[in-house]
Amino acid sequence: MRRLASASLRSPWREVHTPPASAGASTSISILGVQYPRDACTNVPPSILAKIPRGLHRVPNHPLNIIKRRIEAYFQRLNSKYALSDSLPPVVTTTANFDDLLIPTSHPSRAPTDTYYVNATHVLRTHTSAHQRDVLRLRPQPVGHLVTADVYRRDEVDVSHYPVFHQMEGIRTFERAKLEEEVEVDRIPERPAGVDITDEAAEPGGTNSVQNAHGKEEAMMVAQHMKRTMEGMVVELFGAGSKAGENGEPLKMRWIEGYFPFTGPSWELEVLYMGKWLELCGCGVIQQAILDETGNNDRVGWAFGFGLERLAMKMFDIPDIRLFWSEDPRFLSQFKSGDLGTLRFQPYSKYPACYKDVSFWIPVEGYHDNDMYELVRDVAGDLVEDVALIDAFVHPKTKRVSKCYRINYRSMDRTFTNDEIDEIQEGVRQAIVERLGGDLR
Ligand code: FA5
Ligand code: MG
Repeated sequence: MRRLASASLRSPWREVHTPPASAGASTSISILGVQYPRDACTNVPPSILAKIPRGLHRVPNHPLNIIKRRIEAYFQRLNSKYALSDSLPPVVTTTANFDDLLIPTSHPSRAPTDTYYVNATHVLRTHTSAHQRDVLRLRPQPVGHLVTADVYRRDEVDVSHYPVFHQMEGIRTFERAKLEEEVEVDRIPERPAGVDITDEAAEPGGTNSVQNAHGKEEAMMVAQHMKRTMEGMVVELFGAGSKAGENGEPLKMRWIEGYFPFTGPSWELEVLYMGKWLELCGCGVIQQAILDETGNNDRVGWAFGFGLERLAMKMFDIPDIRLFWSEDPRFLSQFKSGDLGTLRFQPYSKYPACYKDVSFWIPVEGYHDNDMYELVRDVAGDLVEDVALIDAFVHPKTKRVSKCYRINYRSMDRTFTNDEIDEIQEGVRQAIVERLGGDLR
């Protein structure tokens, strides 16, 4: 297994420094020592800029680092020729993040309500798939790649969603003419007894068809290899015994149909966690156009994108995604090696929750719920456990829209006073008026 030579991709992380708390009037935005001109599209708030240098997946003994190394070791055992990378800078072009992946110009993921724009031409990568073309262009082309990175999205606020999270992209390609032999090369473990896996979307067709460029048998062979590889990885992380599932039940996974412009057919893999299906990844057979345009027209392959926090939450019983950002030694010290097979996070606090509702008339144009979620994370930080839209109505005469959100405050490492929360809530209310143009009720 070899590391990507840093020169073959963009410059590695060099300088790490915290951006200024307020970059309001500045004409440029500084990210990891590189200056990018600001323009009308710039929408990265200071709270996000401050997280960029953390690189949690590279911090020794951090649960995300443990998972990353565990998965890399698993793939190394399957096939020693996977290339690894975990230090690609987070600013990518809109071309790399969207166009190169055949994402249509009208796709919602491009909207500034969903994506952090550094400026009109650059974004904070919203997924590790933004590096697919970079790695597929490498020569000689390795059999596969694992690319781990921090990714950024304006998204909901709750225990399993955070605006910065980590993904691992896996890619495996095969020589088309020798596919039958090549899918047998990797030493994929047998599916252990007792693991409960359902695959209702196994048969491609309808909205999840085989690409025109592929024969059905060929596509199925690639998909089978991908699913067996990924199931093996999940079993490797969570174990197969009765303790791996819930309440003494075996581990439960299911494949459901997925949709991604850059794969076809596509699937998502879910695992049962705390009584609910938790989405772990998206994956599929790589669009042949992407392989052709990167000089791999004699190859076929698959790709996946796993959310590392989701894997770590299930593996270590971590109940809240904010904990990954904690600098409290009571969190980090729990992951100092030991027997990872049985290591479970021991919650050190169950501090009380405190709900606060806020209602306002939203501006007539250009408002998105994600604007509110981001504002709350920005003003109140990690004291917020989740934000829920609990009511919305249209005024019968004025047609103005009113929305009511419930903010659930709960600290992970201390108790807070009512006054403290009142003050933060006041800050949120003020920001609704000043930043969102909302009209408080
Ligand atoms: C993608 O990002 C695709 N790039 C995955 C892919 C790669 C498909 C290669 C095909 C081929 P999606 O948006 O579903 O897909 O995100 C992938 C995973 O990231 C999710 O399954 C979930 O585990 C994790 N994830 C998504 N949003 C968040 C969030 N806000 N917080 C934490 N984890 C998240
Ligand atoms: Mg998804």
